[in-house]
Amino acid sequence: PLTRDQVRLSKRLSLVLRHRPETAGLTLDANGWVPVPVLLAALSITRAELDVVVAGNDKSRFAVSPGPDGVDRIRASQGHSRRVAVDLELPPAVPPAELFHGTPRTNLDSILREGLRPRSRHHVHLSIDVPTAITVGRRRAADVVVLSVAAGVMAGAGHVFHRSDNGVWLTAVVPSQHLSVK
Ligand code: HQG
Repeated sequence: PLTRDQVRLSKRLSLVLRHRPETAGLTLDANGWVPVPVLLAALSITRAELDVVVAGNDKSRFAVSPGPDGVDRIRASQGHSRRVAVDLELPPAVPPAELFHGTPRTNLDSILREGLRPRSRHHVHLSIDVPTAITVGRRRAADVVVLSVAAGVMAGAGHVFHRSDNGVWLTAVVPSQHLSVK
């Protein structure tokens, strides 16, 4: 597990690579990438410190790979704010028949009325199994409800799904007729 300082760095990386790059004086490219040397300078950290947090991150939130110029770059694999205009260029993917979404019970009435919406992010985020969905919902409240999403039926009806590099399923919206309480 990461130390407290490493978790703090991980959260800072999420902030600058998903939500507020300008707080570190950074700009993401069109696909969300930042050259690693630029990030290291902006955050005053070493490559070794970055590598530990990227490798030890519990959800593999960050991807590092060489750019066309051979210089390593880094981006968040999912979770970007809508206010940050990035296109991850994830190809459409065929989802499993059922996916899951964990949310505070206080959201339930609204979700059953208007479906799942991306809110401040680019996509609705869906989990591959119930335990993962519970963990996601518990970030926000102790009393969590898990919704089953009829992803296979949705795909058949023309909804497009993507799978992020760290295994999160993404789609634009989930209309309420494709939701049921687990
Ligand atoms: C809810 C984390 C009322 C939705 C996670 C959620 C995930 C509605 C909240 C990723 C609604 C948005 C995303 C409606 C949606 N009425 N509430 N119509 N539609 N909601 O954080 O899915 O750890 O943007 O249920 O693991 O919780 O950061 O989405 O509660 O993968 O890497 O509105 O963030 O990843 O919250 O989490 P979020 P989320 P990281």
